[in-house]
Amino acid sequence: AFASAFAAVDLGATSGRVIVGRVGPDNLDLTEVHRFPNTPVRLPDGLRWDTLALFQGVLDGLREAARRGGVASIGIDTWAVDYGLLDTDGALLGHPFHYRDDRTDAAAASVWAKVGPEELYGITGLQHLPFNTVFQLASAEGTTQQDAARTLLLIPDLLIHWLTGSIGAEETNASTTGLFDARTGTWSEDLLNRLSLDPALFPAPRAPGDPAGTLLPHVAAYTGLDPRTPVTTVASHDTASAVVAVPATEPDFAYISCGTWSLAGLELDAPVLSEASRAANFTNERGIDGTVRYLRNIMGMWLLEECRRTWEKENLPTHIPTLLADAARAESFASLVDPDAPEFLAPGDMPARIREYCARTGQRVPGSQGAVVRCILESLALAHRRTLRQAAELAGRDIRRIHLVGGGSRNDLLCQLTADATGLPVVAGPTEATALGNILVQARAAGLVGDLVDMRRLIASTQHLRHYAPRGDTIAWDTAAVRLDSAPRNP
Ligand code: LFR
Repeated sequence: AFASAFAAVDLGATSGRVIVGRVGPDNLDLTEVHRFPNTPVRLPDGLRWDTLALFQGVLDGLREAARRGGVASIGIDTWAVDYGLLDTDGALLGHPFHYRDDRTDAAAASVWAKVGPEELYGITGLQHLPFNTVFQLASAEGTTQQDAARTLLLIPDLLIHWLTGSIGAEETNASTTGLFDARTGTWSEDLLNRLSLDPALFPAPRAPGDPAGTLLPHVAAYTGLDPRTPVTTVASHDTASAVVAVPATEPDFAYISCGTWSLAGLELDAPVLSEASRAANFTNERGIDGTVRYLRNIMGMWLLEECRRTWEKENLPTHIPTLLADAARAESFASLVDPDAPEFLAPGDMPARIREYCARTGQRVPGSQGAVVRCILESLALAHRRTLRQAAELAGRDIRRIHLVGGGSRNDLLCQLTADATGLPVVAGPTEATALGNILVQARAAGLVGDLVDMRRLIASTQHLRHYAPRGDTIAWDTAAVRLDSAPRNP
Protein backbone atom coordinates (compact mmCIF):
# COMPACT_ATOMS: atom_id res chain seq x y z
CA ALA A 1 0.00 0.00 0.00
CA PHE A 2 1.09 3.59 -0.66
CA ALA A 3 2.09 5.10 2.69
CA SER A 4 0.57 8.41 1.61
CA ALA A 5 -2.77 7.16 0.18
CA PHE A 6 -5.91 7.26 2.31
CA ALA A 7 -9.47 6.13 1.62
CA ALA A 8 -12.30 8.49 2.54
CA VAL A 9 -15.73 6.93 2.70
CA ASP A 10 -18.16 9.84 2.39
CA LEU A 11 -21.87 9.12 2.45
CA GLY A 12 -24.30 11.89 1.59
CA ALA A 13 -28.07 12.08 1.48
CA THR A 14 -28.28 10.95 -2.16
CA SER A 15 -25.04 9.12 -2.89
CA GLY A 16 -22.02 7.51 -1.31
CA ARG A 17 -18.44 7.65 -2.52
CA VAL A 18 -15.10 6.10 -1.80
CA ILE A 19 -12.34 8.57 -2.57
CA VAL A 20 -8.63 7.93 -2.45
CA GLY A 21 -6.50 10.90 -1.46
CA ARG A 22 -2.75 11.15 -1.87
CA VAL A 23 -1.03 13.50 0.52
CA GLY A 24 2.43 15.02 0.12
CA PRO A 25 4.17 18.06 1.64
CA ASP A 26 2.95 20.23 -1.28
CA ASN A 27 0.28 18.14 -2.92
CA LEU A 28 -3.14 16.77 -2.17
CA ASP A 29 -4.95 14.87 -4.93
CA LEU A 30 -8.27 13.11 -4.82
CA THR A 31 -9.55 10.29 -7.02
CA GLU A 32 -13.13 9.12 -6.73
CA VAL A 33 -12.82 5.34 -7.11
CA HIS A 34 -16.44 4.37 -6.54
CA ARG A 35 -19.83 6.11 -6.38
CA PHE A 36 -23.13 4.45 -5.53
CA PRO A 37 -26.67 5.71 -4.97
CA ASN A 38 -28.12 6.19 -1.50
CA THR A 39 -31.80 5.45 -1.98
CA PRO A 40 -33.97 5.67 1.14
CA VAL A 41 -36.81 3.16 1.29
CA ARG A 42 -40.30 3.87 2.61
CA LEU A 43 -41.63 1.03 4.78
CA PRO A 44 -45.18 0.99 6.24
CA ASP A 45 -43.87 2.58 9.45
CA GLY A 46 -41.62 5.19 7.92
CA LEU A 47 -38.66 6.26 5.83
CA ARG A 48 -35.50 4.16 6.27
CA TRP A 49 -31.87 4.15 5.16
CA ASP A 50 -30.80 1.08 3.22
CA THR A 51 -27.72 0.47 5.36
CA LEU A 52 -26.97 -2.91 3.78
CA ALA A 53 -26.77 -1.36 0.30
CA LEU A 54 -24.60 1.42 1.74
CA PHE A 55 -22.24 -1.06 3.39
CA GLN A 56 -22.02 -3.07 0.17
CA GLY A 57 -21.13 0.15 -1.68
CA VAL A 58 -18.39 0.80 0.89
CA LEU A 59 -17.00 -2.71 0.41
CA ASP A 60 -17.01 -2.40 -3.38
CA GLY A 61 -15.28 0.98 -3.15
CA LEU A 62 -12.61 -0.40 -0.84
CA ARG A 63 -12.08 -3.30 -3.22
CA GLU A 64 -11.47 -0.79 -6.01
CA ALA A 65 -9.05 1.12 -3.74
CA ALA A 66 -7.18 -2.14 -3.13
CA ARG A 67 -7.04 -2.85 -6.86
CA ARG A 68 -5.44 0.56 -7.38
CA GLY A 69 -2.62 -0.13 -4.94
CA GLY A 70 -4.18 -0.15 -1.46
CA VAL A 71 -4.37 2.51 1.23
CA ALA A 72 -2.60 3.31 4.49
CA SER A 73 -5.92 3.74 6.32
CA ILE A 74 -9.67 4.26 5.96
CA GLY A 75 -11.95 6.96 7.42
CA ILE A 76 -15.75 7.24 7.34
CA ASP A 77 -18.03 10.27 7.48
CA THR A 78 -21.77 10.61 6.88
CA TRP A 79 -24.66 12.90 7.79
CA ALA A 80 -25.39 13.17 11.52
CA VAL A 81 -28.06 12.23 14.11
CA ASP A 82 -29.21 8.88 12.65
CA TYR A 83 -28.28 5.59 14.28
CA GLY A 84 -28.63 1.82 14.35
CA LEU A 85 -29.44 -0.21 17.46
CA LEU A 86 -27.62 -3.47 18.24
CA ASP A 87 -28.99 -6.31 20.37
CA THR A 88 -27.01 -8.37 22.93
CA ASP A 89 -25.45 -10.41 20.13
CA GLY A 90 -24.29 -7.29 18.29
CA ALA A 91 -26.88 -7.71 15.52
CA LEU A 92 -28.63 -4.70 13.99
CA LEU A 93 -32.24 -4.31 15.15
CA GLY A 94 -34.41 -3.25 12.22
CA HIS A 95 -33.47 -0.58 9.69
CA PRO A 96 -32.20 2.83 10.75
CA PHE A 97 -34.71 5.65 10.24
CA HIS A 98 -34.09 8.58 7.93
CA TYR A 99 -34.02 11.94 9.72
CA ARG A 100 -36.60 13.26 7.26
CA ASP A 101 -39.16 10.75 8.54
CA ASP A 102 -41.94 12.65 10.27
CA ARG A 103 -42.52 10.32 13.22
CA THR A 104 -40.66 12.70 15.56
CA ASP A 105 -43.08 15.61 15.08
CA ALA A 106 -44.66 15.18 18.52
CA ALA A 107 -41.61 13.85 20.38
CA ALA A 108 -40.11 17.15 21.48
CA ALA A 109 -42.99 17.81 23.86
CA SER A 110 -42.41 14.52 25.67
CA VAL A 111 -38.70 15.29 26.11
CA TRP A 112 -39.37 18.87 27.23
CA ALA A 113 -41.81 17.56 29.85
CA LYS A 114 -38.79 15.93 31.52
CA VAL A 115 -36.05 18.44 30.66
CA GLY A 116 -37.09 21.89 29.48
CA PRO A 117 -35.66 23.34 26.25
CA GLU A 118 -33.59 25.93 28.13
CA GLU A 119 -31.94 23.32 30.30
CA LEU A 120 -31.43 20.98 27.35
CA TYR A 121 -29.63 23.75 25.49
CA GLY A 122 -27.59 24.69 28.55
CA ILE A 123 -26.17 21.15 28.65
CA THR A 124 -25.89 20.16 24.99
CA GLY A 125 -25.66 23.53 23.21
CA LEU A 126 -27.53 21.87 20.33
CA GLN A 127 -29.92 23.70 17.99
CA HIS A 128 -33.46 22.42 18.01
CA LEU A 129 -34.15 20.26 14.98
CA PRO A 130 -37.14 17.91 15.14
CA PHE A 131 -34.97 14.98 14.11
CA ASN A 132 -32.21 15.26 16.74
CA THR A 133 -31.38 11.77 18.06
CA VAL A 134 -32.88 12.60 21.44
CA PHE A 135 -36.30 13.13 19.80
CA GLN A 136 -36.00 10.07 17.57
CA LEU A 137 -35.34 7.96 20.67
CA ALA A 138 -38.26 9.55 22.51
CA SER A 139 -40.64 8.78 19.65
CA ALA A 140 -39.64 5.09 19.78
CA GLU A 141 -39.84 4.79 23.57
CA GLY A 142 -41.27 1.43 24.64
CA THR A 143 -40.96 -0.24 21.23
CA THR A 144 -39.73 -3.84 21.22
CA GLN A 145 -36.63 -2.89 19.29
CA GLN A 146 -35.65 -0.06 21.55
CA ASP A 147 -36.22 -2.22 24.63
CA ALA A 148 -34.00 -4.94 23.14
CA ALA A 149 -31.23 -2.49 22.23
CA ARG A 150 -27.91 -2.77 24.06
CA THR A 151 -25.76 -0.47 21.89
CA LEU A 152 -26.54 2.65 19.87
CA LEU A 153 -24.19 3.40 16.99
CA LEU A 154 -24.38 6.51 14.81
CA ILE A 155 -24.21 5.63 11.09
CA PRO A 156 -20.41 6.05 10.61
CA ASP A 157 -19.77 4.11 13.82
CA LEU A 158 -22.13 1.37 12.62
CA LEU A 159 -20.21 1.04 9.36
CA ILE A 160 -16.91 0.97 11.27
CA HIS A 161 -18.37 -1.78 13.46
CA TRP A 162 -19.22 -3.81 10.37
CA LEU A 163 -15.72 -3.28 8.95
CA THR A 164 -13.72 -3.91 12.12
CA GLY A 165 -15.92 -5.20 14.94
CA SER A 166 -14.97 -2.19 17.09
CA ILE A 167 -17.47 -0.15 19.08
CA GLY A 168 -17.22 3.57 19.74
CA ALA A 169 -18.94 6.94 19.53
CA GLU A 170 -17.07 9.51 17.48
CA GLU A 171 -17.37 12.79 19.30
CA THR A 172 -18.11 15.35 16.53
CA ASN A 173 -21.10 13.26 15.52
CA ALA A 174 -22.10 12.41 19.11
CA SER A 175 -22.39 16.17 19.65
CA THR A 176 -25.40 16.21 17.28
CA THR A 177 -27.49 13.76 19.31
CA GLY A 178 -28.81 16.15 21.95
CA LEU A 179 -27.41 13.85 24.66
CA PHE A 180 -23.78 14.99 24.68
CA ASP A 181 -22.42 17.57 27.10
CA ALA A 182 -21.02 20.53 25.13
CA ARG A 183 -18.59 21.47 27.89
CA THR A 184 -17.14 18.10 28.90
CA GLY A 185 -17.29 16.29 25.54
CA THR A 186 -18.89 13.18 27.03
CA TRP A 187 -22.41 11.75 27.18
CA SER A 188 -24.48 13.63 29.74
CA GLU A 189 -25.26 10.99 32.39
CA ASP A 190 -27.65 13.44 33.96
CA LEU A 191 -29.69 13.79 30.76
CA LEU A 192 -29.63 10.06 30.03
CA ASN A 193 -30.96 9.29 33.50
CA ARG A 194 -33.68 11.90 33.40
CA LEU A 195 -34.81 10.74 29.96
CA SER A 196 -34.79 7.09 31.15
CA LEU A 197 -32.12 6.10 28.61
CA ASP A 198 -29.71 3.36 29.67
CA PRO A 199 -26.20 4.90 29.78
CA ALA A 200 -24.81 1.51 28.67
CA LEU A 201 -26.42 2.10 25.24
CA PHE A 202 -23.91 4.83 24.52
CA PRO A 203 -20.35 3.68 23.72
CA ALA A 204 -17.24 5.45 24.96
CA PRO A 205 -16.42 8.54 22.89
CA ARG A 206 -13.49 8.48 20.50
CA ALA A 207 -11.81 11.51 18.96
CA PRO A 208 -10.78 12.21 15.37
CA GLY A 209 -7.35 10.67 14.95
CA ASP A 210 -7.97 7.75 17.32
CA PRO A 211 -7.50 4.25 15.91
CA ALA A 212 -10.79 2.41 15.37
CA GLY A 213 -9.60 -1.13 14.69
CA THR A 214 -8.43 -3.17 11.71
CA LEU A 215 -10.39 -5.07 9.06
CA LEU A 216 -12.32 -8.23 9.93
CA PRO A 217 -10.99 -11.26 8.02
CA HIS A 218 -14.01 -11.54 5.68
CA VAL A 219 -13.77 -7.80 4.89
CA ALA A 220 -10.08 -8.13 4.03
CA ALA A 221 -10.84 -11.21 1.92
CA TYR A 222 -13.63 -9.49 -0.03
CA THR A 223 -11.86 -6.19 -0.60
CA GLY A 224 -8.37 -7.56 -1.14
CA LEU A 225 -7.00 -5.02 1.37
CA ASP A 226 -4.35 -6.05 3.88
CA PRO A 227 -6.17 -7.27 7.04
CA ARG A 228 -3.91 -4.98 9.09
CA THR A 229 -5.28 -1.88 7.30
CA PRO A 230 -6.38 0.46 10.09
CA VAL A 231 -9.64 2.32 10.20
CA THR A 232 -8.89 5.76 11.64
CA THR A 233 -11.51 7.80 13.45
CA VAL A 234 -12.05 11.02 11.48
CA ALA A 235 -14.48 13.86 12.10
CA SER A 236 -17.26 11.43 11.20
CA HIS A 237 -19.95 14.12 11.05
CA ASP A 238 -19.60 15.23 7.41
CA THR A 239 -20.02 18.89 8.36
CA ALA A 240 -17.14 18.64 10.86
CA SER A 241 -14.90 17.15 8.16
CA ALA A 242 -15.93 19.93 5.77
CA VAL A 243 -14.99 22.60 8.32
CA VAL A 244 -11.53 21.04 8.70
CA ALA A 245 -11.03 21.68 4.97
CA VAL A 246 -12.08 25.36 4.99
CA PRO A 247 -9.07 27.00 3.32
CA ALA A 248 -8.90 29.91 5.76
CA THR A 249 -5.46 31.40 6.21
CA GLU A 250 -6.54 34.35 8.36
CA PRO A 251 -8.83 34.72 11.39
CA ASP A 252 -12.25 36.45 11.19
CA PHE A 253 -13.69 34.06 8.64
CA ALA A 254 -17.12 32.51 8.46
CA TYR A 255 -17.93 29.33 6.57
CA ILE A 256 -20.90 27.95 4.72
CA SER A 257 -20.73 24.22 4.10
CA CYS A 258 -23.18 24.06 1.26
CA GLY A 259 -24.67 20.80 0.03
CA THR A 260 -28.07 19.28 0.75
CA TRP A 261 -27.94 21.58 3.79
CA SER A 262 -26.26 24.96 4.13
CA LEU A 263 -24.42 24.94 7.44
CA ALA A 264 -23.46 28.53 8.09
CA GLY A 265 -21.43 29.77 11.02
CA LEU A 266 -18.15 30.31 12.82
CA GLU A 267 -15.37 28.30 14.37
CA LEU A 268 -15.03 29.11 18.07
CA ASP A 269 -12.92 27.77 20.92
CA ALA A 270 -15.75 27.68 23.45
CA PRO A 271 -19.50 27.12 23.20
CA VAL A 272 -22.00 29.99 23.38
CA LEU A 273 -24.79 28.71 25.62
CA SER A 274 -26.63 31.97 26.25
CA GLU A 275 -30.41 32.28 26.17
CA ALA A 276 -30.10 34.64 23.16
CA SER A 277 -28.16 31.95 21.33
CA ARG A 278 -30.79 29.36 22.14
CA ALA A 279 -33.60 31.65 21.05
CA ALA A 280 -31.82 32.17 17.72
CA ASN A 281 -31.40 28.37 17.50
CA PHE A 282 -27.63 28.31 17.04
CA THR A 283 -25.83 25.05 17.60
CA ASN A 284 -22.52 24.32 19.30
CA GLU A 285 -21.42 21.13 17.60
CA ARG A 286 -17.91 19.81 18.11
CA GLY A 287 -15.13 20.25 15.61
CA ILE A 288 -11.68 18.69 15.75
CA ASP A 289 -9.13 19.66 18.41
CA GLY A 290 -11.71 21.04 20.83
CA THR A 291 -13.10 23.61 18.37
CA VAL A 292 -16.79 24.47 18.38
CA ARG A 293 -18.84 24.63 15.19
CA TYR A 294 -21.15 27.50 16.01
CA LEU A 295 -23.71 27.42 13.22
CA ARG A 296 -27.27 27.00 12.12
CA ASN A 297 -28.78 24.57 9.62
CA ILE A 298 -30.31 26.25 6.57
CA MET A 299 -32.43 24.13 4.26
CA GLY A 300 -29.77 24.43 1.49
CA MET A 301 -29.61 22.88 -1.96
CA TRP A 302 -32.26 20.42 -0.83
CA LEU A 303 -34.82 22.95 -2.07
CA LEU A 304 -33.38 22.79 -5.57
CA GLU A 305 -32.61 19.05 -5.52
CA GLU A 306 -36.18 18.30 -4.50
CA CYS A 307 -37.55 20.60 -7.24
CA ARG A 308 -35.46 18.73 -9.77
CA ARG A 309 -36.87 15.40 -8.58
CA THR A 310 -40.39 16.73 -9.14
CA TRP A 311 -39.54 18.22 -12.53
CA GLU A 312 -37.95 14.97 -13.62
CA LYS A 313 -41.24 13.16 -12.97
CA GLU A 314 -43.05 15.84 -14.98
CA ASN A 315 -40.56 15.48 -17.85
CA LEU A 316 -39.36 19.06 -17.46
CA PRO A 317 -35.69 20.05 -17.90
CA THR A 318 -33.45 19.30 -14.90
CA HIS A 319 -30.03 20.12 -16.33
CA ILE A 320 -28.45 22.39 -13.71
CA PRO A 321 -26.53 24.78 -16.02
CA THR A 322 -29.77 25.39 -17.98
CA LEU A 323 -31.76 26.02 -14.79
CA LEU A 324 -29.12 28.40 -13.48
CA ALA A 325 -28.98 30.30 -16.77
CA ASP A 326 -32.79 30.67 -16.63
CA ALA A 327 -32.55 31.81 -13.00
CA ALA A 328 -29.86 34.37 -13.85
CA ARG A 329 -32.25 35.92 -16.40
CA ALA A 330 -35.30 35.83 -14.09
CA GLU A 331 -36.46 38.96 -12.30
CA SER A 332 -34.76 39.57 -8.94
CA PHE A 333 -36.64 39.65 -5.65
CA ALA A 334 -39.94 38.72 -7.32
CA SER A 335 -40.67 36.11 -4.63
CA LEU A 336 -38.81 35.03 -1.49
CA VAL A 337 -39.30 32.11 0.87
CA ASP A 338 -37.90 31.48 4.33
CA PRO A 339 -35.77 28.37 3.72
CA ASP A 340 -36.10 27.52 7.43
CA ALA A 341 -39.88 27.05 7.22
CA PRO A 342 -40.61 23.55 8.55
CA GLU A 343 -42.91 22.77 5.62
CA PHE A 344 -39.84 22.38 3.37
CA LEU A 345 -38.22 19.58 5.42
CA ALA A 346 -40.02 16.48 4.17
CA PRO A 347 -39.55 14.93 0.73
CA GLY A 348 -42.26 15.67 -1.86
CA ASP A 349 -43.45 18.21 -4.41
CA MET A 350 -41.16 21.19 -3.69
CA PRO A 351 -42.25 23.56 -6.50
CA ALA A 352 -45.83 23.27 -5.20
CA ARG A 353 -44.75 24.02 -1.63
CA ILE A 354 -42.77 27.07 -2.78
CA ARG A 355 -45.73 28.36 -4.78
CA GLU A 356 -48.08 27.85 -1.84
CA TYR A 357 -45.69 29.72 0.42
CA CYS A 358 -45.57 32.66 -1.99
CA ALA A 359 -49.35 32.71 -2.44
CA ARG A 360 -49.96 32.56 1.31
CA THR A 361 -47.55 35.45 1.96
CA GLY A 362 -49.11 37.62 -0.74
CA GLN A 363 -46.14 37.51 -3.10
CA ARG A 364 -45.94 36.86 -6.80
CA VAL A 365 -46.25 33.12 -7.39
CA PRO A 366 -43.20 31.94 -9.38
CA GLY A 367 -44.40 30.36 -12.60
CA SER A 368 -41.43 29.33 -14.72
CA GLN A 369 -38.65 27.01 -13.59
CA GLY A 370 -36.21 29.93 -13.81
CA ALA A 371 -38.40 31.98 -11.47
CA VAL A 372 -38.56 29.12 -8.95
CA VAL A 373 -34.78 28.65 -9.02
CA ARG A 374 -34.21 32.41 -8.71
CA CYS A 375 -36.53 32.43 -5.69
CA ILE A 376 -34.60 29.55 -4.09
CA LEU A 377 -31.15 31.03 -4.63
CA GLU A 378 -32.03 34.56 -3.49
CA SER A 379 -33.81 33.13 -0.47
CA LEU A 380 -30.76 31.02 0.41
CA ALA A 381 -28.43 34.00 -0.03
CA LEU A 382 -30.64 35.98 2.37
CA ALA A 383 -30.69 33.10 4.85
CA HIS A 384 -26.88 32.97 4.65
CA ARG A 385 -26.77 36.69 5.41
CA ARG A 386 -29.22 36.49 8.30
CA THR A 387 -27.45 33.50 9.87
CA LEU A 388 -23.91 34.85 9.63
CA ARG A 389 -24.88 38.29 10.93
CA GLN A 390 -26.58 36.72 13.92
CA ALA A 391 -23.69 34.32 14.56
CA ALA A 392 -21.21 37.21 14.58
CA GLU A 393 -23.37 39.20 16.94
CA LEU A 394 -24.06 36.35 19.37
CA ALA A 395 -20.43 35.25 19.46
CA GLY A 396 -19.07 38.79 19.56
CA ARG A 397 -16.92 38.31 16.49
CA ASP A 398 -16.22 40.09 13.20
CA ILE A 399 -16.50 38.46 9.80
CA ARG A 400 -14.24 39.68 7.02
CA ARG A 401 -14.54 36.84 4.56
CA ILE A 402 -16.86 33.94 3.84
CA HIS A 403 -15.60 30.52 2.77
CA LEU A 404 -18.26 28.63 0.87
CA VAL A 405 -17.29 24.95 0.58
CA GLY A 406 -18.95 21.76 -0.63
CA GLY A 407 -20.97 20.85 -3.73
CA GLY A 408 -22.93 24.13 -3.57
CA SER A 409 -19.71 26.07 -4.20
CA ARG A 410 -19.97 24.93 -7.83
CA ASN A 411 -23.11 27.06 -8.12
CA ASP A 412 -21.73 30.32 -9.45
CA LEU A 413 -24.96 32.26 -9.06
CA LEU A 414 -25.41 31.20 -5.44
CA CYS A 415 -21.82 32.23 -4.59
CA GLN A 416 -22.29 35.64 -6.22
CA LEU A 417 -25.69 36.23 -4.60
CA THR A 418 -24.22 35.29 -1.21
CA ALA A 419 -21.45 37.86 -1.68
CA ASP A 420 -24.03 40.47 -2.77
CA ALA A 421 -26.44 39.76 0.09
CA THR A 422 -23.78 39.78 2.82
CA GLY A 423 -21.62 42.55 1.36
CA LEU A 424 -18.61 40.31 2.05
CA PRO A 425 -16.06 38.62 -0.22
CA VAL A 426 -16.81 34.96 -0.82
CA VAL A 427 -14.10 32.39 -1.48
CA ALA A 428 -15.70 29.36 -3.14
CA GLY A 429 -14.20 25.89 -2.83
CA PRO A 430 -13.06 23.27 -2.36
CA THR A 431 -16.13 21.39 -3.58
CA GLU A 432 -14.78 18.18 -2.02
CA ALA A 433 -14.28 19.72 1.42
CA THR A 434 -15.77 16.78 3.30
CA ALA A 435 -13.56 14.15 1.67
CA LEU A 436 -10.50 16.41 2.06
CA GLY A 437 -11.17 16.89 5.78
CA ASN A 438 -11.62 13.15 6.19
CA ILE A 439 -8.31 12.43 4.42
CA LEU A 440 -6.32 15.13 6.22
CA VAL A 441 -7.28 13.84 9.65
CA GLN A 442 -6.04 10.40 8.60
CA ALA A 443 -2.84 11.92 7.19
CA ARG A 444 -2.28 13.72 10.44
CA ALA A 445 -2.76 10.51 12.43
CA ALA A 446 -0.10 8.99 10.16
CA GLY A 447 2.25 11.90 10.92
CA LEU A 448 2.17 13.44 7.42
CA VAL A 449 0.63 16.83 8.27
CA GLY A 450 0.54 19.08 11.31
CA ASP A 451 -2.23 20.99 13.06
CA LEU A 452 -5.39 22.60 11.71
CA VAL A 453 -3.43 25.64 10.48
CA ASP A 454 -1.10 23.37 8.46
CA MET A 455 -3.99 21.37 7.05
CA ARG A 456 -5.76 24.53 5.91
CA ARG A 457 -2.60 25.94 4.41
CA LEU A 458 -2.23 22.75 2.37
CA ILE A 459 -5.84 23.01 1.17
CA ALA A 460 -5.45 26.69 0.27
CA SER A 461 -2.25 26.05 -1.71
CA THR A 462 -3.43 22.94 -3.58
CA GLN A 463 -7.16 23.25 -4.25
CA HIS A 464 -8.96 25.28 -6.90
CA LEU A 465 -10.71 28.31 -5.32
CA ARG A 466 -12.82 31.07 -6.89
CA HIS A 467 -13.32 34.60 -5.57
CA TYR A 468 -16.52 36.67 -5.60
CA ALA A 469 -16.66 40.34 -4.64
CA PRO A 470 -19.99 41.84 -3.53
CA ARG A 471 -21.59 43.87 -6.34
CA GLY A 472 -22.81 46.52 -3.95
CA ASP A 473 -26.57 46.87 -4.43
CA THR A 474 -26.97 47.00 -0.66
CA ILE A 475 -30.30 48.82 -0.51
CA ALA A 476 -32.08 46.19 -2.59
CA TRP A 477 -30.71 43.40 -0.36
CA ASP A 478 -31.54 45.28 2.85
CA THR A 479 -35.11 45.69 1.63
CA ALA A 480 -35.34 42.04 0.67
CA ALA A 481 -33.97 40.99 4.07
CA VAL A 482 -36.70 42.97 5.83
CA ARG A 483 -39.30 41.27 3.63
CA LEU A 484 -37.96 37.83 4.50
CA ASP A 485 -37.77 38.49 8.23
CA SER A 486 -41.29 39.83 8.41
CA ALA A 487 -42.76 36.77 6.66
CA PRO A 488 -44.77 34.56 8.98
CA ARG A 489 -42.66 31.53 9.99
CA ASN A 490 -45.22 28.77 10.26
CA PRO A 491 -47.90 27.71 7.83
C1 LFR B 1 -25.21 17.62 6.54
C2 LFR B 1 -25.72 17.14 7.88
C3 LFR B 1 -26.00 18.27 8.83
C4 LFR B 1 -26.98 17.62 9.76
C5 LFR B 1 -27.85 16.92 8.75
C6 LFR B 1 -28.66 15.79 9.28
O1 LFR B 1 -25.01 16.55 5.68
O2 LFR B 1 -24.79 16.26 8.48
O3 LFR B 1 -24.87 18.78 9.49
O4 LFR B 1 -27.70 18.50 10.56
O5 LFR B 1 -26.95 16.48 7.75
O6 LFR B 1 -27.87 14.78 9.80
